[in-house]
Amino acid sequence: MQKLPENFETYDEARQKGFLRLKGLKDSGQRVVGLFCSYVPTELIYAADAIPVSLCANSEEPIAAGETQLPANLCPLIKASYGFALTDTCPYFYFSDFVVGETTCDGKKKMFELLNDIKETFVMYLPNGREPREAAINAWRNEIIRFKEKLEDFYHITISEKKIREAIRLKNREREAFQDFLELGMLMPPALSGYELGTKADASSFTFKIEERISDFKKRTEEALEYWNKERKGKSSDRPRIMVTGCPNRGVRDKLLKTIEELGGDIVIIDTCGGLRNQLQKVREEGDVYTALAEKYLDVTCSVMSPNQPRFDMMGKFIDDFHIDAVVEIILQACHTFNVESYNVKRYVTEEKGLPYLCLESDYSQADKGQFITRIEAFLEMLS
Ligand code: BJ8
Repeated sequence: MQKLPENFETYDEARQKGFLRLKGLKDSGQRVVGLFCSYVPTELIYAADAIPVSLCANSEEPIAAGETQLPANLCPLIKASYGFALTDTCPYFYFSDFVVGETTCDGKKKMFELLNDIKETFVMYLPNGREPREAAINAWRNEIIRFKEKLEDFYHITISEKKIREAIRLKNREREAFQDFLELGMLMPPALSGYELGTKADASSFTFKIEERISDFKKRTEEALEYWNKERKGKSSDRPRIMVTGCPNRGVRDKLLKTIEELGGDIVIIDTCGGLRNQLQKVREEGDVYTALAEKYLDVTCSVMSPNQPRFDMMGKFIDDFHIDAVVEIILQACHTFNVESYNVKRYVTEEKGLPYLCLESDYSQADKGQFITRIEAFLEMLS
């Protein structure tokens, strides 16, 4: 496994530091909007001079509290997020002026009904699919405008198209810097570990100013390239290059992703919500801003979309561009959409791309770590 940099921050450390920074910002009057999913057009939040904070939880701790009102056989991400809200133990939820959710998976959208009793939760009605294209774009564009109006009503402001366009340009610049960082995984042999790639990508949400995030990504990309040119370029490696796909994996990163790398695999791309999946497509900078946002955000390749061909097209591109040797799919327990889709992912990876595929279904507990070590060891052995 590639060495972590000396100043490496774990996700939990970055989250902790973010608390204090956010408190400081709140004390100075900063507007804050809590959100869960990649479908939210955050450009509108920035155009309202607010900052978006992610409320998707990755900790086992609040799950017991979540289960007092939610079924036990529900996705751990939903139970943990709701458990935090219920026990008022997540500063990001506490500091959110209101929450925005969308009708993604059934568990999330039904949880939002309960969440609304704790803090105002505005729900955007996301189409279930992208076809027929024009109808889907129009429906999503209307919801995007409704969200803009919600922000205007809530904060008693007017959001101009000029501000939205500025936010679109700024977010596109961030996407470019983010993309350059994540594409470090294309280097052979890799410049840094998948553990670092994933941690840094997820933890970047705790740096609240976009300009700071851009310079942070650029700095780490430059450092990693310099290191690679000096120490790694031209060296061969017999470690298999792995693509991880599936559900958001923050809550199982140490248990599964770290284990894969410790046992001899190199994770070079993480195809999840926090990864390259959402950075490739930029928002069109010309024309109607709402249509441009609708086009970008309807194309998020989450399994809640049916059918979901763009996810397969993107996986194919990643497999080719990153010279992938095998694919590991991570499913959070009781996530029906990713779980059902995994059948087709397996078929695609094994039959169309001719690569080995491993599916790991887990939750946030440590109880199953032993059995995963055995399965990952056997999988990596088969690749050698
Ligand atoms: S846009 S991936 S963040 S829904 S894992 S809660 S799908 S039952 S996290 Fe997700 Fe938004 Fe999609 Fe991304 Fe439901 Fe599945 Fe749980 Fe999920």
